[in-house]
Amino acid sequence: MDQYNTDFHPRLLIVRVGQTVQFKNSEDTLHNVHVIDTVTRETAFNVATPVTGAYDYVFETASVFDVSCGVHPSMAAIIVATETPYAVVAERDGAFSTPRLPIGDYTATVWNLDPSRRSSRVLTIDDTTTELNFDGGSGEL
Ligand SMILES: [Cu+2]
Repeated sequence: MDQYNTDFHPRLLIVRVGQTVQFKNSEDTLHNVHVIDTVTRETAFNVATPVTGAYDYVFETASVFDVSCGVHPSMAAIIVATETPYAVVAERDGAFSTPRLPIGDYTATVWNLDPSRRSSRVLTIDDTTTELNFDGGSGEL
């Protein structure tokens, strides 16, 4: 996750549990990165990212994390750490595509900044499934 133009890039990042994320600063301005677990409200880390500086962090638990910069209150991002290899970020119109899911039963979770647009349901993937539809989005396998 990069910092430039006084913003985080990207503003929404999905990571696998156990994956290392590098936080860096690519502009001539001091920033920091403060990451808070939204479930426990505990700070995961809070580090300065000096000009051309970087910090590596491994997300060890599945959760949703708020990311902020204490120097610039307008900077904000979200990190979703998940166990699944099938998590994707949808387009603004709700369209998405995932890698081909093996046949089986799954719990599909839709996460949105707006809690009223979050949902979860069980679905069955068989060898004829080519499309998934949710409230607010649909996608191809
Ligand atoms: Cu900043």
